[in-house]
Amino acid sequence: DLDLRSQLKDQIPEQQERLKKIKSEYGKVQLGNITVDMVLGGMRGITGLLWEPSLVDPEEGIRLRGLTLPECQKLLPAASPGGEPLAEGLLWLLVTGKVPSKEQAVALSKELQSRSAVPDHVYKGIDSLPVTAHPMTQFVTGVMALQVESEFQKAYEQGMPKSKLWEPAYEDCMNLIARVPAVAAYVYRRLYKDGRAIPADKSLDHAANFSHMLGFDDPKMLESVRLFLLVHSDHEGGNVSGHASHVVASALADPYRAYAAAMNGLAGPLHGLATQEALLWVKSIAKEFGEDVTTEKLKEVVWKTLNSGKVVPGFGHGVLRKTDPRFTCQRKFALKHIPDDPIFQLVLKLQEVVPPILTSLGKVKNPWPNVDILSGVPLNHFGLSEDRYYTVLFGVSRSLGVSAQLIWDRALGLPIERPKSVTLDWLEDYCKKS
Ligand code: FAM
Repeated sequence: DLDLRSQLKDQIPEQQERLKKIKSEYGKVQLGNITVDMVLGGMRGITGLLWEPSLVDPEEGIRLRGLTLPECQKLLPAASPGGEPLAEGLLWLLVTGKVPSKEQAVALSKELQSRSAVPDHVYKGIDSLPVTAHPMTQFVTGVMALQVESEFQKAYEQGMPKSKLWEPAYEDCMNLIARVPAVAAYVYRRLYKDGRAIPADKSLDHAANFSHMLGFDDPKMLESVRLFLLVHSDHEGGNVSGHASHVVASALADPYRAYAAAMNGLAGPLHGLATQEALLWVKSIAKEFGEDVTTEKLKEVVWKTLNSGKVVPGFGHGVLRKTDPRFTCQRKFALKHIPDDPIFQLVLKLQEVVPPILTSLGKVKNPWPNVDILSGVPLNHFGLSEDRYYTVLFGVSRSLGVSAQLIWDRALGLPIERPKSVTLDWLEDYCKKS
């Protein structure tokens, strides 16, 4: 069967049964204790939410519906033999947990194309902003302008029962995924190419068409964008963008509002903006010290960054305690396609220099590279050199993961999220008594 929606429809009853069974049989099972450190430390270490599309093991890293990134690259259908997976095949996997056939991925590509028309008021909304507004501000403005067409909001207002809300959620999520590349490309062309927009090419897959609308048609750039969409698509539910979309949607706000919340979280320097910060930082080092900068010099630069009170972008992680497999997967790609790129060479040196320095601080729990230190390097090599745009690329990729879970939130009827907060007074009193 080539229709994602009907595959999903078939899965929902059994997953609803599964959730009911887990609740009735294991509802009272303890998943660890909550300490004051967790309340004051960004809930680090609290197991507190359900998220199906991916799971991050601190040692091993991400698995997308149980598959490691190399397994995704091996098993998911690709545009060309041995090439990077199609974003449509990845989306099918994230939503259903099943590896799709090439035919199913192509059918989903057609479905997304049929949903991809962007109403003109969206571009007018973006045009109302100064061109100097940050690309993420322009992108999220476009997303909120898309919200005008929410099927979910309409269905809710018309009194649709909660048990059926997954259907308009699916409509909004698929329309959103289909439209964000054109909105993102519009922002890029407005900012950097005098607003000369490039129309979609319906012969291309989702990622390739996105690259085309940005203005890049080199086959290796298409592959770089496909890889970028894969490695940034999802990283379980507790990171700021996944968590923001999940909690906002839990109030039955529609998928556009949830995704806009996610994007505003993604724009934070400690989260998705690190993809911009890392590329800026590495290119500034290359510019100031030349591409064959010595290790000694690099150490000085890292210390200078730290001593100025800034974090080293592209290193560290809230959950991972090993090198991010999203970094390793991109490193393999760069070795294959752009081995002599000077920025790539510089990142390889930083991979040696930074971890020992972060470890020497004594407070960094994970000194290893994460997804962001390398993710912009291939795209930059093929001409997308505007660092401040990178988080928008990250946001287009993350639309896949947050949408997959959002549909399941409604299909499983997950409730509004409402963890308890406390005051410092309360903490002092409580701890004195215990
Ligand atoms: N450079 C400098 N200091 C760092 C650091 C880094 N790369 N990573 C952690 N630390 C510090 C951290 O700031 C904290 O110091 P303070 O107690 O003085 O505030 C200390 O080490 C303990 O932090 P942690 O427990 O090791 O990490 P957290 O869970 O608090 O934070 C990150 C995780 C990702 C926010 C942190 O590693 C960081 O700021 N990294 C640099 C920014 C970055 O690359 N973010 C992108 C992460 C990526 F996965 C993504 O979301 N796209």
